[in-house]
Amino acid sequence: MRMALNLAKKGLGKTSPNPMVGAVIVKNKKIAGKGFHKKYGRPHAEVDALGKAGRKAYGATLYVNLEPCCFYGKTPPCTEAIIKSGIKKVVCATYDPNSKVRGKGIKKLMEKKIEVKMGILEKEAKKLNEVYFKFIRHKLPFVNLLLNLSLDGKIVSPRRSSGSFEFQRFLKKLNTEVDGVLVDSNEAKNLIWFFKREKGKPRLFIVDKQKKDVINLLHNLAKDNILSLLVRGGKEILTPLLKNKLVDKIYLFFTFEIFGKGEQPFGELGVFQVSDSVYLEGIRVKKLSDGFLLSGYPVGRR
Ligand code: AOF
Ligand code: ZN
Repeated sequence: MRMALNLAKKGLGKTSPNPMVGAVIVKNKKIAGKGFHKKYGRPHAEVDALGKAGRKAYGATLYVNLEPCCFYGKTPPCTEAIIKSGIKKVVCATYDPNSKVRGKGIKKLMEKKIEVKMGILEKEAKKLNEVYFKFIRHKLPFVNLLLNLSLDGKIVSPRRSSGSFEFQRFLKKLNTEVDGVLVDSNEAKNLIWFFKREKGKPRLFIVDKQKKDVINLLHNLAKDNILSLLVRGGKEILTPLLKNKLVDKIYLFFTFEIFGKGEQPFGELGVFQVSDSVYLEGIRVKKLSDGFLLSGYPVGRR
């Protein structure tokens, strides 16, 4: 299953609006075939792996990090391909939250007397597809904030050309992993060149600084099939997102500088005592040569 999860990751940034899925076929303790979902519209992981395994799939076990689909979308149902191949056992990490699947894929397999085992590395599998799970459950994009801050928490101007090389590199990497980037008009000026070069992936959305109805904005982006969003900008856009609990993940890139005077990233968040503050969970910290990167998932403390 760990191998299936690692295969799935190869689709990062290319499968949306589909999830990342990997599959491994094992027969007589040997790998008979491996596959993953490479791109939206292309074959699913199971079908890819079955193609590699060929006749060896007969009587084998299939490991996959998501419940096999059972409907005709861009591609035919994986359950049919699995049943046809003679696979004897299917091991899944987690169910597919998509209402067209959700348990029905498993049922189809069991009806054909295929043994099914669920919940292997489930936590890891849900984390891998956290964007897909959030989108299906809440009809909202998974929102990432990325801030470049001084040690004393002031915004490092995006226009600054010196330093922060690693920050720029990290920003570019994140840009290739999300469906959309939301920026304020200030930030947009610095990004146009990048988005022209990348030819429409991710899509760039420029938000009016006065825009207050962020919930409506995010719902509209979700309707437009934006499953994951990277937000860059100042407090006018960051504050309402955080205050309305619409942020899923925060990346803070701290430089080793103290600015004193400067622009704060967040405004009034309604924090009157320590217990009101936004608290980050699942913290990861990475030291780089010109700063350190901290990421975490915001939760309310109450
Ligand atoms: C799987 N294996 O590798 C993926 C699955 O339009 P389609 O045919 O690509 O179907 C998309 C749906 O299939 C998607 O919404 C999700 O429910 C499921 N994704 N399922 O068995 C895969 N990518
Ligand atoms: Zn499928």
